[in-house]
Amino acid sequence: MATKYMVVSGFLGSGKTTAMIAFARNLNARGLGSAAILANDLGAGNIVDAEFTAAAGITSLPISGGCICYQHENLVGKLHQLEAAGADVIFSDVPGCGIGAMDHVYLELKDKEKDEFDLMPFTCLVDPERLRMVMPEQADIHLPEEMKFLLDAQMAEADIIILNKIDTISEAEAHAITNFIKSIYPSKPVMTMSAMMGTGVTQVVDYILGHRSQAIHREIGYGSDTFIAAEEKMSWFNTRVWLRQREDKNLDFNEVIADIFEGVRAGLKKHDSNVPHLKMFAADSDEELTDFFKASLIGIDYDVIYDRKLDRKYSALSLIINARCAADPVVMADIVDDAVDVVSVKYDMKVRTFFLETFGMMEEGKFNLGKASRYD
Ligand SMILES: Nc1nc2c(ncn2[C@@H]2O[C@H](COP(=O)(O)OP(=O)(O)OP(=O)(O)O)[C@@H](O)[C@H]2O)c(=O)[nH]1
Ligand SMILES: [Mg+2]
Repeated sequence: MATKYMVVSGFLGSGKTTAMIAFARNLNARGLGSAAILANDLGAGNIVDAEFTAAAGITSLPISGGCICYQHENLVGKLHQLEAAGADVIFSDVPGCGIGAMDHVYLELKDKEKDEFDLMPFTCLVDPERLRMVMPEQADIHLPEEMKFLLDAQMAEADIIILNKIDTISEAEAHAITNFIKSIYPSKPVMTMSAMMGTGVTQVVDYILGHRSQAIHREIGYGSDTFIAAEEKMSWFNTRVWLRQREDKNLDFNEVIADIFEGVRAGLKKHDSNVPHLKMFAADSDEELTDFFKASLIGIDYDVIYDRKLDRKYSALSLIINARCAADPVVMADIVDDAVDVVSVKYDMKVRTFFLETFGMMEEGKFNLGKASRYD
């Protein structure tokens, strides 16, 4: 039987990683298959989502250094690796702008791999808070106007739209949002769910296992000027810093990391910038993971969401910080540097940066891969 494969799209922080973990756990627990996750990211390494997915105990692999849209052979290779590890249902997400995978992944798999993969419905997650930007109220949630294009294109591309995070809204609000989506996309199924609380997950899993993608090209303005304008507003920042207490004592790193979050929030406000998703991860040990930290901030106006805090105190910690920003990449790097400097003084810590990458989505240097450019 062909391996089932599904792409989950959606805006930054809409809950793709949380949902894939929830789907995988749900279908494994009900004996409906053996699920695995391919965690995709544009960064080269030190990816919070990949670490968090592995920490969640799900069979997973990272696929980094670019979108799955542009690495067909590598994608197929990784899918086969997961199959070899026993998976028969595989989920993967689309990073960055979150569009383009219908053509670049589904249609390519259909064309080049024939019936090797059973394509489940191409699924777009929407976050009620972000959707307020494009709903009739046209709320200002401190994100660039250009990003409205992405919210719409993500829904336009999908086979099914899922309103996630319904635990954060009333039933009446969920109803109003669902009606709004249906008014724009009358032919698409719309479902509701809370990936975090588990509400509606079983219904979604039953739907995706029972249906196949139409796998057809839909015109969504990929590559258009509006698309480029949205991408130009986004930048990526990934770092791994080693924080070591100078004296002989253990620290509550939950407090240290909370201070870094607040420092970054203050810096972004000062620069009139925002971060659609800032996430941090740290774990006690690679081999025997018993204690780990993961938290997310999905914008300067929201509280930090703690998926998990550390149970124990430590003398030193390797912290992964990933930011998907609506900020100049250089400014973002300075903001994080400043926030880390402040905690290093406050908690008397030595700080070493062992990994750092920062790039604008459309920056020339990002695509050059060590090559030079010149005018002809
Ligand atoms: N309240 C609530 N929070 C959720 C839900 N689903 C996800 N979240 C939280 O929203 C934040 C972002 O979730 P992720 O799953 O990391 O989102 P994502 O789409 O994978 O983010 P990127 O990969 O950065 O684009 C995390 O803190 C999650 O815990 C939900 O159903 N309800
Ligand atoms: Mg994610």
